[in-house]
Amino acid sequence: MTKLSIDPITRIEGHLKVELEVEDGIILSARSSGALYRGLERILVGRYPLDAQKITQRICGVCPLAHSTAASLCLDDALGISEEVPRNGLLLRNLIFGANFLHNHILHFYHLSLADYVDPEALPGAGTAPLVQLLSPGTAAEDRRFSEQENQRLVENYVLALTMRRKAQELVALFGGKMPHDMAIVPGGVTYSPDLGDIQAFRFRLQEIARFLEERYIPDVFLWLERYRDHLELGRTAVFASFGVFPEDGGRAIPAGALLGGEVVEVRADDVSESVDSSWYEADSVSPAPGKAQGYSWVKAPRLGGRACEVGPAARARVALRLNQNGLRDVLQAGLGGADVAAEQLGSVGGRHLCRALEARFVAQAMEGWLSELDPDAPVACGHEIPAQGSGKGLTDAPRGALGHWIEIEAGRIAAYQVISPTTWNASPRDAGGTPGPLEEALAGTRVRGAGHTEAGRIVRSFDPCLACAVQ
Ligand code: NFE
Repeated sequence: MTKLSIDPITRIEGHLKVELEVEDGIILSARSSGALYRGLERILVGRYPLDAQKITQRICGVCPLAHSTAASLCLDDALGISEEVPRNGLLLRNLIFGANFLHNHILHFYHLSLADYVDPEALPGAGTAPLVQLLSPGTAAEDRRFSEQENQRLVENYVLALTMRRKAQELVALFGGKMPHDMAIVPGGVTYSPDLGDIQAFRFRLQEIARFLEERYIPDVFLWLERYRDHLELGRTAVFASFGVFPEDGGRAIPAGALLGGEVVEVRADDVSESVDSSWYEADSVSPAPGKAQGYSWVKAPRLGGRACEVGPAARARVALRLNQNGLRDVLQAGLGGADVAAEQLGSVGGRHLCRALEARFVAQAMEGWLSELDPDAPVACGHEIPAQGSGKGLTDAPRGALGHWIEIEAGRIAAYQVISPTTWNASPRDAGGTPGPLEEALAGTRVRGAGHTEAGRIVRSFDPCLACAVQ
């Protein structure tokens, strides 16, 4: 048996180490380890409750909108105003957050994942050996399957995707004030009143991005899947959860639910627990314990009803396909039919990339609808008062999966604040019962070439991990 440690995993956000035990070309077991302690939950204690919306966004520069959304939902709940947020406010929150989804999905396929498949020598600036090394350390050259022409097309789109990401960030800045770390999504609604000129500027950019999705991103993912069809069997998982995202008509445009066995069940916040048996924390689950003997990660191990759940686009797709709700389900059914992929194949490297691309199509379409419903004359926020005592929770899905914020308020100040991010679920270590996290499960049992860098890198990156978010 050989042991392989990949540290750090490149082309992800944050600091992740993966350790593998490989025997006869099969990964016997895997351990994923978040390598950097943050302490943001502790920084919040004693502060004014509304600071949570500002400070939690600093957890991450890639999905700050996820944290401003979750913190605002959490504070809406604690302040008792969840039902009072005006429709214009909900639409603007969805539009700002939706732009961040588009940015993240384009970023993930082109700039974080593609170097695992295209010839890195063809990538821009690749005349320098260190850059090639950085993009694809250890990646097996023998598993590149694109023709020269396809390689060129993908690299051309890689460059164009940079422009599309900028346009998506501009969408956030138009309604959110700036990017990263928006100023608009706040408890009670948003701080921005829509202006007709901004709406036009938003629509123009959104249509450009939607065109890129239809003409480049989605066809590129379909091409990739054609060449790497076996990736529908790579990095498999079987248990999924979604908190749902984008409030709409009393429900969520992308629905909540968990697929723990055969049926979708309701996700209840009370069923979420966090184990720190393999994490470097004391039993209070907050105080850091870097020398803890059985610990191997700064990431904690959230579980839903005791189960380790994959979260993210594939999980949302699995749930949406089971629920009788138009929208994402219809977009997925059409897309999966075109690619001849079954729902049961989605918890895989191939499925995760495919679901991200189809979800981007759905989000762009939904944003067009929300934009046309904006009323420049209607209110965007409701008033509120900070209670002396209270508690609240804010659950939403983020681009990478289920995100929860919880707050306790005492004497008008934050007494406790807890964040469980998507990558906390996906990159979690073993729990008290020894059950591995989804990423560890996806790696175990994989047949690898050579030492295992190629397959491990592809599997890990398919989850789009963000370790900055995973450890607070
Ligand atoms: Ni730092 Fe995030 C998303 C959140 S992932 S990127 O999407 O929340 O754990």
